[in-house]
Amino acid sequence: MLISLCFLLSLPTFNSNLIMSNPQEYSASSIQALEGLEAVRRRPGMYIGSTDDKGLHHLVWEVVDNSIDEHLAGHCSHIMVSILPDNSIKVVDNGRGIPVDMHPKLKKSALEVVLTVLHAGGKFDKDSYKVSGGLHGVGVSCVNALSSYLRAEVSRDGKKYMQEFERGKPKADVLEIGSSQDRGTTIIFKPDAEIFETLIYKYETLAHRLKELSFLNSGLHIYLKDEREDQKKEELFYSEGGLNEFVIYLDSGRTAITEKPITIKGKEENIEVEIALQYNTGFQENVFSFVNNINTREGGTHVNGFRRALARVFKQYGDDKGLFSKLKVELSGEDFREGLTGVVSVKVPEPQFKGQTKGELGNSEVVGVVSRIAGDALTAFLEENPKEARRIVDKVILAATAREAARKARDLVQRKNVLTGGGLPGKLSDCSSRDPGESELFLVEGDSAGGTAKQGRNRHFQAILPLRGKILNVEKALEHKIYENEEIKNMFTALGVHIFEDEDGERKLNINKLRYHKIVIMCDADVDGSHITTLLLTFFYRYMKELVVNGHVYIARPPLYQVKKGKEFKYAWNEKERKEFTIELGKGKEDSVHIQRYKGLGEMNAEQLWETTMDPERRLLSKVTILDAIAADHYFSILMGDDVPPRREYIEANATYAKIDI
Ligand code: 0RA
Repeated sequence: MLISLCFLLSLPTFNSNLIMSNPQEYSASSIQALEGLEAVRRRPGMYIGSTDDKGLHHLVWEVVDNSIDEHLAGHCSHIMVSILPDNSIKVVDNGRGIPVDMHPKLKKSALEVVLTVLHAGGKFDKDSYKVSGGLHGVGVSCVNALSSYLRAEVSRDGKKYMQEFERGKPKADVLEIGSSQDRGTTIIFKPDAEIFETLIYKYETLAHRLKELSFLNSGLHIYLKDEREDQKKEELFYSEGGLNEFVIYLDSGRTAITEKPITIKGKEENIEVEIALQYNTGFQENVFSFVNNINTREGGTHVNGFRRALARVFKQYGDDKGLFSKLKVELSGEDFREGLTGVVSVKVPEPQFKGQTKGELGNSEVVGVVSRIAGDALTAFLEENPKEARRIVDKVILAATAREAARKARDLVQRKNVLTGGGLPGKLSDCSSRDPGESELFLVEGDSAGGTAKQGRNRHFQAILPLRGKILNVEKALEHKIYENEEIKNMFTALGVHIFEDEDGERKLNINKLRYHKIVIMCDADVDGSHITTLLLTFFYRYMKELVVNGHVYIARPPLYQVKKGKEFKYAWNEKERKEFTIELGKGKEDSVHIQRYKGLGEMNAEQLWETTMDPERRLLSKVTILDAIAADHYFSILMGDDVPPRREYIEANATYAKIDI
């Protein structure tokens, strides 16, 4: 505990006399603490990113990260996260328990310091790998500052203690409330309605991350319990096999070409490396990476080290065995990663994060460490498993050949376009505006709905591209086939974008040429419609990820019902609205109301389609955001299976419903 108090004392002193009108009641450290927490309340976004749904869930990660740190330090085996009936959160762990001893000078307990001083996590020795203090790392004091109520219970040294807070301020000193043979910390907090735009926790969001944490921390039991009325549920996330099981989970729905994942483990220069990888019969690379349990979405030096080892070792092996002699193209790094699913997890004592969203590891010393450890392990694997080695090398050769074919197909499509003056597809009904910022492209299922949309649209800023039937399943198709597909070619040309290879041979999209900043998928509200939506999302996710990441992709939400009485009518988007409007229009006589159920876009005329689904003033659009690449990847593989319901559920759970007003 000493360390944290030293840290506290070395905090910069504030020179303002903000906040306290009655300062004599407070010690200098209290003022400092409260000013710190007041700053968090004034600008929550600076500390937890945002005050929306994401920020709300961030509070849970802050607390759980501390419990995980206890696990990493070897002191905690069980963590239980509960959503309480009023959307408060309770996190219980059996770690050491936050220390409660009094500091003689500061006259407050360590518990109060941890909960009221920014960054005073209490564990500042850099030999231990911490989750808290990493990418999240603003500490439990932020959670306290942003909660209308927080209660901490600590069991330690045979006793049980408790302290309560309101908006970060202690209600009283820490209190001994009994004896206890257990050890551990319980934090209960209620997010502050003055701060957050939403207070409703999503079970699935919590479940995804906790599951991920269980894979990353094998042997740790993580429970999730929903105690809210009508949605009571409980799950245990526990993984014995760790990353191995993670890779198998990510690849469920795909066919592996090796018997079991290749696992790599090692430690050098105080950097721990753990990797699991497996090749499947597909063509996509799905490598997820973590630093101290935190997902590094933008990769970084650990991923680079892994990629380097992969290319070096397989190239060497193929050359030694003369397997590449017939290959007419030069191998590129990408060729070694087709159909590769992997998880790279490193533990680094002092991680440096960079990149736009701080999701990229910057520590340069990590490249060599990972490359050496992975290289040695892969070399050994190839020596010991010649059959599987051969299968992987064959796949690399196929990848290089396919890449060349894809490049030719792409060039052909693009060159043809140049020759014909970059003509737009014949099926496109373009808008008259040339300002991408205001322009919208509707991708419409079927020619007939396309025709209705064309009549109903505002032709100044809305363009229509009808798509015939089912588009190609890009998960299963070879890349060059994709560029030859008519519907897909039309999308590229209509959108004005193409794929090119940058200096590293990585594929990129020239998004600066995008002709419409809103791309709206408009399909029937039935099973086929949701299948087509899914295929399109898969296509965007795989080949135009930049469009999704930059928030250009939307799903149109046509209404499900028209409720009508005489000349009066209303549209209903769900059952609740249908019932409400039936009562409202029927004025007690519900059977006097006519209800039309829309099964497809085709059942609406042009005017109705405009009013309900296309008019920016009245429509409902869902923005497609890939909040969690891991979940998305996993579901995109499930989605390609034959059972339709999970697909629909997925799309609906992952698209943020928002009424967009322009
Ligand atoms: C400060 C110091 C120590 C542990 C913790 C804080 C701690 C914080 C949280 C938050 C949730 N669960 C937690 N568990 C522990 C080190 C304790 C020691 O050295 O005994």
